[in-house]
Amino acid sequence: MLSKKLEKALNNQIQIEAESSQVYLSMASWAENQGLEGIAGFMYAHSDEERMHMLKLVKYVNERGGHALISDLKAPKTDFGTFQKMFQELYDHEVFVSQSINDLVHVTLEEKDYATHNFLQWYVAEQIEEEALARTILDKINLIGNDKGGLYLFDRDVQQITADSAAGPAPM
Ligand code: OFO
Repeated sequence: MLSKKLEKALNNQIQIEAESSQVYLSMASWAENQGLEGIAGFMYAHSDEERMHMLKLVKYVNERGGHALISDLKAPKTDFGTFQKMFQELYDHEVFVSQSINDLVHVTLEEKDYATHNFLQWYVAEQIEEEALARTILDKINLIGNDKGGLYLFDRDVQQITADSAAGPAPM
């Protein structure tokens, strides 16, 4: 059985994951409107992943005798300026989510709930990957600068970057 304090902290994380899904959905829609099909596809997929992160938490809270709450969500912004700024926001957002996962893990230790501590290790690992992916993308964007051809190739290949990073490093 979850302690009330931990249940509340997990519900807070459910809301953060749901809001993340909305943020990336809004980025996807903005990119699609700019004709950036590849970037839009990347963001749609990312939005789906965040929904999966949220659902995993909902099921866990209910399985452990708590009540997963589905709450109001903050509306994300609808204009991201440039795709460069948008990816910087994605990175900043992931750093914020990592911090909130860390805080949540801290609560599991305070509450001596080692089952939830164990469950959350998946999220800890996932955040390392998400931050690394966002940093890789920002590095590529810096290399492109204002080169239109570079942007064309980036938009074409960005979904591949995700697929490659999901597959892990190439074998030696
Ligand atoms: Fe749920 O990992 Fe990104 O935010």
